[in-house]
Amino acid sequence: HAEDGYRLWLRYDLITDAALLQDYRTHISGIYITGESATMAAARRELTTALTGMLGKTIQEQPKPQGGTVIAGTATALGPLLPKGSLSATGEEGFRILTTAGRTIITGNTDAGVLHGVFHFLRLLQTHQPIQTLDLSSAPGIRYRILDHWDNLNRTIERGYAGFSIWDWHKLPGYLDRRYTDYARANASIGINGTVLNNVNANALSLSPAYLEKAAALANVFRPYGIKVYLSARFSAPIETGGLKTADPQDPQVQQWWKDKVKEIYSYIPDFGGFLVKANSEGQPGPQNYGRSHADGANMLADALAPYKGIVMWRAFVYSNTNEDRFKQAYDEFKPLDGQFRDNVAVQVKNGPIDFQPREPFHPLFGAMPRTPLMIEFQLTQEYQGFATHLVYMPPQFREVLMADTYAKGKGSTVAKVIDGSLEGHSLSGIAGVANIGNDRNWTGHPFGQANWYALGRLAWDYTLTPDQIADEWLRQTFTNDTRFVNPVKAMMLASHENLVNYMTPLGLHHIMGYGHHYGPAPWFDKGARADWNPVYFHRADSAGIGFDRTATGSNALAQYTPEARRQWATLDSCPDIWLLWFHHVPWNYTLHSGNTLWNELCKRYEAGVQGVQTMCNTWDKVSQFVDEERAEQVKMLLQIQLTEAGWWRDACLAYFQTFAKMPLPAGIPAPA
Ligand code: GCW
Repeated sequence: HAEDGYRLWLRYDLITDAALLQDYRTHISGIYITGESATMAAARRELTTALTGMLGKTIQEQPKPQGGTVIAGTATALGPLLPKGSLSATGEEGFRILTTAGRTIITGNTDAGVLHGVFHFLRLLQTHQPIQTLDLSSAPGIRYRILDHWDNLNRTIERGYAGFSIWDWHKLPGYLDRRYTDYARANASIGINGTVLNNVNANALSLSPAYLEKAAALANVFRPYGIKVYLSARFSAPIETGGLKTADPQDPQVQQWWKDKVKEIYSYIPDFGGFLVKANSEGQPGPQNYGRSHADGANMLADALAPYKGIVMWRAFVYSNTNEDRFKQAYDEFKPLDGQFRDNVAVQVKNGPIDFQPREPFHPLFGAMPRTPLMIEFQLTQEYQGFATHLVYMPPQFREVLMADTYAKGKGSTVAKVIDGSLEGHSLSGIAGVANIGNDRNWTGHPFGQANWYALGRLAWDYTLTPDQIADEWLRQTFTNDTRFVNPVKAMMLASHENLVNYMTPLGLHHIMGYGHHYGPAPWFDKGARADWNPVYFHRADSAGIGFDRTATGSNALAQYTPEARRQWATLDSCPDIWLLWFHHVPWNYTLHSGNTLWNELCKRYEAGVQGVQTMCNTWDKVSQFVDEERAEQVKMLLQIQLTEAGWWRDACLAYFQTFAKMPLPAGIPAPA
């Protein structure tokens, strides 16, 4: 069905604004592509289909450029067709688009750069921008822009809510689903240049020849689109599939096994990107099993990959079962290792110290490991944010973290500058997003989940883009350019994350979701196998108050931040209300900055969250007439569920917390249903 959301933001429908259509038609007569590579063939296909679709006339290749020709090719291939001018600022993957002599030239230093330029040019048309006199250059601010799939070999997806894995391992390598190409197109259009195919809780079989052959088939589909394949490596693979007795990184046989394995991988996938590794975390094997450090483990793999220019993304998401505040453990384990990692290792750090909560302070490792490139890992799949059922537009959350100041080298040492490498001069830089993609017809389950995938790519390319700009361009491409739709829906998207924080975890509450599944509220739960999996561990409500004291009188996790960064949260007075319960155990009747007591403010936030979803429902009801019936209906139904569940969160949490606060609900807050 044409309107089922399968086409994502690459719809290329006929432009319905008559004047604009006329204008585009006069400025675009045909295309002229130089270069015969598979990448240029992809550029040719994309331009032809897209322009034919949007302009409603057949767009063909012209034997030579004329007025209105859209010319695409590398600077080298174009030769004298390209006016003198520097391409130095566009690097290996960037592009330049310029109008000259009535023609549009899309160029770059590489074929991949040209393809990115082609997608950018098409985005201009899709969002109804003027194209008469273009002159723009763009290059990615981050080098590794990656989707991490938590996909298992049996096609289930850990924390996936949009169906099963799109990788059909059973039919690979012989059968290449068209979806693989569309996946590559979508990613190339937003600048994603890498994909980790399998779950970080990895199965060693994914490194076996049979699966390498399958991964190679996918890599062949993705390569023309400038996208590399990576694999999650199970640290104990030498034992499980190699027949060795140990996986000790200091053991010469183990080192040799990985060298041979890597050589074998490159024989299948000559441009293999490297490994993502989760080690000594949540039961996964790792170097610590042998008394070695994360650096020893990462370096062994890095040495095997180095001759081929592959990298290791070694995850910092670790916490063992101790009495120590879980917040502190990644920092405690990794900071002492700064300076010990090989050049081709990046430590991949989740945005916050706990685990993809609706709101988290930035991870204290950012800024704390100057000699190690740090990648940031965001989670697009909404494990703790209402799965693919709730509408949450994440860029405001991403931006909050990226723009946070670590003060590592004085004011302005933002997380963004840590991860783009500029703060410490690292050339390795990366952003990863845990994918929210599955085999649902619309890829992400919720039609608005596509926006988070889209945004991850756009922000990894250019993190100065605002959530507003990204929502604007996504809506125009995905739904319609009609501002009667775009403006109100954009406002709804921009408010959606704060709404969710309000009805789930206001004022700095965190990890009070149901045990295991992490969907609905369960702040009362205290029966988990480990203390630090229990909601009660995180909110610590008692008759005196609520919240986790992470100041010097408590776990002192705050000491992991620089004094300047710490200051904003350090005292009840300095700490903004939205962060309060992350760092302080606060009396129920304490007066907040808002002027309300803690209890009353908590009640009001929960209610504001519910009201916020009600507003979203109202907005959608008013404007969904501007989009196709099918998606209008899907979003309407999902918003209704979200509204019911926001009420469930409010009622459950307030009813439970009231047993400690022993204070009445303030006026205007409905008694729990
Ligand atoms: O968020 C938690 C999830 C686990 C996940 C883990 C991780 C892949 O609950 O399912 O495992 O994080 O990031 O490693």
